[in-house]
Amino acid sequence: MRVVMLGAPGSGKGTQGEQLAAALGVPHVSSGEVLRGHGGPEVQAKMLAGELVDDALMETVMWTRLAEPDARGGLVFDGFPRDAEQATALDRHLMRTGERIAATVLLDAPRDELVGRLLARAEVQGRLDDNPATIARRLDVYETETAPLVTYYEGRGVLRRVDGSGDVAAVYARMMAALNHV
Ligand code: B4P
Repeated sequence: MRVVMLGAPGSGKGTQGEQLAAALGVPHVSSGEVLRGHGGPEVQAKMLAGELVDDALMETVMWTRLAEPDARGGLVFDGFPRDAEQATALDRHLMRTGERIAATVLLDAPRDELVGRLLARAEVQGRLDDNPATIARRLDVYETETAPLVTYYEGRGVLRRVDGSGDVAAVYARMMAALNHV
C-alpha cells in the first residue's frame, strides 16, 4: 500500500508516518531526511532558509529511492510530493510502474500548535531549520505550495482528513480509524 502524508511542518507527518509504515510493514520515506543526509551545500542553504529544493533534484532522489527493493511492495511518503509539479510527476511515475496512491492522509493542526512543536524539537534535536524565522517561512511555503495538493488529492477521492491536534497517540488512533476501509 502506498500512502502520502500531507500536512504543515510540525503537523506530525514524520511522527505518524513512521508509525503507520511500521504498522503496514513498509518503508517510511522522509524527503527531508533524505535531503539532510545527501544534499549538497546548495540544498542545505535552501532548507535553512525554509524554501523548497528544486523539483527536478527532488524527483531524481525520490525515483532512485522508489526503485530500491524494499519499496516495491508499498511505502509511506513523508514530505513528498510538496507542490503541484511533484504531485503530477509522482502520478506519471506511478502510472509507468503500474502503481497507485491508495490514500493521502492530511494532518490538520492550528498554527500555534505547529510552531510550539517545532520549537520544542529545536530544544531537543537542534535541527537548524527549527528556528522562529525559518519556521514562519516554512509554514508560509506550505500554505502557498503544498496546501493546494489537498484539492488535488480530494479530486482523486483518496484524501483522508485527520485532526492532527493533541497528543501523538490520539492522532495515531484517529489516523488509523480514517484509513480503516482503504
Ligand atoms: P521535513 O523534514 O519534511 O520537515 P517538516 O515539514 O518540518 O516535517 P517533520 O516530518 O520533520 O516534522 P513532524 O511534523 O513529524 O522538511 C524539511 C525541509 O526539507 C523543507 O523545509 C524543505 O526545504 C526540504 N524538503 C523536504 N521535502 C521536500 C520536497 N518534497 N521538495 C522540496 N523540498 C523539500 O514533527 C515535528 C515535531 O513535532 C517533532 O518534534 C515531533 O516529535 C512533534 N510532534 C509531532 N506530532 C506531535 C503531537 N501530536 N504532539 C506533540 N508533538 C508532536
